[in-house]
Amino acid sequence: MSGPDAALPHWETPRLKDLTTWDSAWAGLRVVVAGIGASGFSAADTLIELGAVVVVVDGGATAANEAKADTLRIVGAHEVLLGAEYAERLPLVDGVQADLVVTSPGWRPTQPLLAEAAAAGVPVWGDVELAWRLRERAGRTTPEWLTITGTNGKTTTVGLTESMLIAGGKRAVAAGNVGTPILDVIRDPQGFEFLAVELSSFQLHWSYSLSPLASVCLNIAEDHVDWHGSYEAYAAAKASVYERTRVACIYNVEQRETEAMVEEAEVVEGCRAVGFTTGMPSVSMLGVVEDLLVDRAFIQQRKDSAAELAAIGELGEVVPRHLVANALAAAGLVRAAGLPAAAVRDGIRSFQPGEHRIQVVTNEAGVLWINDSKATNPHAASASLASFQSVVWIAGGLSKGVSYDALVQDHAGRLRAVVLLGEDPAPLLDALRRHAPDVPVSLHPNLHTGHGDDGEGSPDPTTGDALMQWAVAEAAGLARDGDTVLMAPAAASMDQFSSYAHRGTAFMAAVEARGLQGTTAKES
Ligand code: UMA
Repeated sequence: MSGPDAALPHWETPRLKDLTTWDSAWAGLRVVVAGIGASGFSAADTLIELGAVVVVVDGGATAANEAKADTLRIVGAHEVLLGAEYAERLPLVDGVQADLVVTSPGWRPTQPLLAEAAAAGVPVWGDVELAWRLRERAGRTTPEWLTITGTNGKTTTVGLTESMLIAGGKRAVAAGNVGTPILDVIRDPQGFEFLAVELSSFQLHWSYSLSPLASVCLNIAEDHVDWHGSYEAYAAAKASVYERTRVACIYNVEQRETEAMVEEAEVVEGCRAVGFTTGMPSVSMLGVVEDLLVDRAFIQQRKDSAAELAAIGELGEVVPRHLVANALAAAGLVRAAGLPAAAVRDGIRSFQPGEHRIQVVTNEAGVLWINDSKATNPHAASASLASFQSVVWIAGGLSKGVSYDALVQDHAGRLRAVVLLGEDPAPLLDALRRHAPDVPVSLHPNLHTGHGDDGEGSPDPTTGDALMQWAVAEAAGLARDGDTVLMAPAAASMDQFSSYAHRGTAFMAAVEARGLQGTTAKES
């Protein structure tokens, strides 16, 4: 059993500190894996492959978890414990205290099993920390990591980075919070030269020794405060993305807080701070000159010239400002890794943006229809609104207690009208009344009348597809030539839809159905 050692940080013990490659002495290590979701399953499977003695715990005894548990038992898990009671205590591993807990990112530090581990001096790592320590393996290429965090835009930036790396001829993949557990790509038999790693604040909280080639915090706004306990703790987790970076810390020139994070970070000697801006770049920045993305950081002549990377128009039909920022951040990462300008351009050309993020649905009769169902908080909706001049805004939903005052104040001038979603429209409606009293607001007529499902099979008009059909019809009636109808709710969807994807799909279907019926926005 390895106990705490005063000379070592809380995530190390004498038994753990030499475990820094795949070929280290993992065999026999006693590990509790917390969670059997995407990352926990991958962590347990990896540790079993390494010969560790693994006990897996998950608070949910669902059928899906039972099936995963069976698989892990077959491959050699020592024990798999499913059920709320097991998540209350740190289990023994083969009769003795664990050497290590590997937690899934969703588990909070205050969760009883993790709190007990911390109190007992048992280190708690996330799956990303484990992956970092397994990246080197005899006979395989050691992948370089490019790490990406931020409140909004992570997934787009990670996708662009992956696309640029592949366009530059590298074997590369996106992993982490984006969806593919990082340990799955670490174990890929072919191996990768580069990983574009999306890191959530949770994953950063449980990581201690990552030393990426380049890193970026795209932006920061209040989020996940419930998990971290305070905004400061959330921001500190985000800032840690820059720690130990080797070649370049990429920061957002338009958000000073990210530059301050770089100034505070302990980086490897020689690491540079490189900014990205959607304006004219100074030396050591990437930015925009006329309609071009340019690099004034990674070229010899940066004092008096800039290298052209790509034209803004290559990013798509509608190019919101934050997409330009995301592309420049991705370009900064891959340029730090030594890729040529052409890889940035080709990567942008071949990039397929994800659904529901400023997605053009149609542009007809002078009205542009945009699905931004992924804008589930005011910060994301603000970036979206800022991209258009005159907007009929479909917004509202589950507000999660946030304030809409700043959002409405900042964008009142571009609102033609607002169509409100949400079971409780009050939070957004009140902000609109305060800061945009002249903007017409449409509310569903049945919202407060208790008209729900009539129990005889008619769909509830105030939820799901029926609600969205109403909202789209309202918006069509309000939009004029040159307007954009923007569905960027600034709120979660779960009060009236099953997910943001359902909300986005319902919107697109409703818009397309109007087109099929030959009804144009101007006619209605
Ligand atoms: N569980 C407990 N007790 C707890 C909390 C969770 O038993 O107190 C169990 C659940 O029953 C479940 C498992 O733990 O079986 C879930 O673990 P998890 O919530 O950490 O989720 P994973 O399935 O491992 O997925 C995680 C990320 N999820 C979260 O951080 C919440 C995924 O990001 C990520 O893609 C995946 O690892 C692979 O790296 C998703 C996400 O929503 C997309 N991220 C948040 C965001 O982007 O805002 C941070």
